[in-house]
Amino acid sequence: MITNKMTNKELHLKSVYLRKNLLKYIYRAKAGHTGGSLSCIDILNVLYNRVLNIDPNNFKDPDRDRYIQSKGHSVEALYVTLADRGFFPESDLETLCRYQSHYIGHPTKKVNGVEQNTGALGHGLPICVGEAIAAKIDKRAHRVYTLLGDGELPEGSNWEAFLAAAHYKLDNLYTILDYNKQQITGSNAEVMNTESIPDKLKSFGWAVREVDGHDLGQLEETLNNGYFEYGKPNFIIAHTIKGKGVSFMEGNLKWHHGVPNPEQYELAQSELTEAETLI
Ligand SMILES: Cc1ncc(C[n+]2csc(CCOP(=O)(O)OP(=O)(O)O)c2C)c(N)n1
Repeated sequence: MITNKMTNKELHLKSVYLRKNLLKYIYRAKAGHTGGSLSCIDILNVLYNRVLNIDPNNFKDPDRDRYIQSKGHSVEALYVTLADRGFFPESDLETLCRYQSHYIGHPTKKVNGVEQNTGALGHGLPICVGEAIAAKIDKRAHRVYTLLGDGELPEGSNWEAFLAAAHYKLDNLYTILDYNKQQITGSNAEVMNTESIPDKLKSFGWAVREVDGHDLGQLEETLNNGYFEYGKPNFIIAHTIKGKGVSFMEGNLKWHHGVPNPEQYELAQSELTEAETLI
């Protein structure tokens, strides 16, 4: 847990600010995974401003908490959050997706604050299992967090990792599922049915909680209160909405990696400005 001087109101305003920012850089870069970034930004806001014990000026501290974003395609959400926390100057994002920039369309360790290269779905969690085992062996108290997409969930490597995490009793491992129920070409139900996720994870030996993935208070309480059950890895199903915060993007598959045109961009920004006034 980190102590952050931000008030709850400021934390809520931060979510809107981060949404505006990620849209700004996707618009400028003319590329990005818009819907999935908007669906997970509240989770990242809470992680980086209320949960993770990390220092932008000492990122290699061996006792830092680890966060590996397995759904690497939502890198714009990660970049604007890292920039806001001071891992690099926000102006670096002007180069997003430009030739020879480190700020490419998936996370890379060349960027300060990024633990692991991700983007090929199904790799973040297995790496986190290794990180969590290493922490146990070294008797270190830090925690290991990862964020999975629900379209990523069917990757076979995840299910090997679920087995291994329970086998090694990794109660220092927190897997958050960005459960927006949509993938690229359709809903989970259409593309690959993964129900019932709680039953499956519990049967694999995990402790499972469900939260509203846009409720900052619920996220903070769930992620900050220690392991759910002694000796069991922690699985958090965060119910979210793809494209959350922009009316015409919410739940619309077209925005999986859609880039707004100038009119859509202005409309999106004005909706978010309106949302700010209601906080
Ligand atoms: C191994 C692999 N296969 C395919 C892809 C292409 N791909 C990128 S995002 C995506 C869909 C992911 O869906 P989901 O996890 O639900 O993403 P979200 O809705 O949270 O953005 C796919 C298939 C990939 N990145 N890696």
